[in-house]
Amino acid sequence: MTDCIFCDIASGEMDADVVYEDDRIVAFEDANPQAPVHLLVIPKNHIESLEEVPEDEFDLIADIHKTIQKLARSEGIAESGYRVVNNCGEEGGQTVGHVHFHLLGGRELSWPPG
Ligand code: D5M
Repeated sequence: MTDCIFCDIASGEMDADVVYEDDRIVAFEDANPQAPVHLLVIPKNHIESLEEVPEDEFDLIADIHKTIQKLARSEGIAESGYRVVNNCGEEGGQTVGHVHFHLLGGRELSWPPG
């Protein structure tokens, strides 16, 4: 175990309902779902937040978004629509210090967020 729960999920040391995994990315069910579909998609390597992504690692962020597109299709929410959220930093509402993207769908989502 490390001091980062998402690193522990990525390494398999902590249980999670993993729905997708490759050599750099893992996606799993959010433990506190806010919609019928609520997945978290993360890089396996530890990056604190979007703000901390190094210039030369944005291909990873693009791959995460390709994965989100595939997951939206496999989860059956691509046609009806969905939302992708990144909370960054304290005022952005980030509570886990490992960059992650929420994929939410399966119900009509309101706007603006709180
Ligand atoms: O979102 C952090 C999200 O992480 C929040 O929706 C709960 C979720 N979470 C926290 N711990 C776990 C574990 N162990 N498994 C699955 N999901 C988890 P943020 O954008 O940082 O507010």
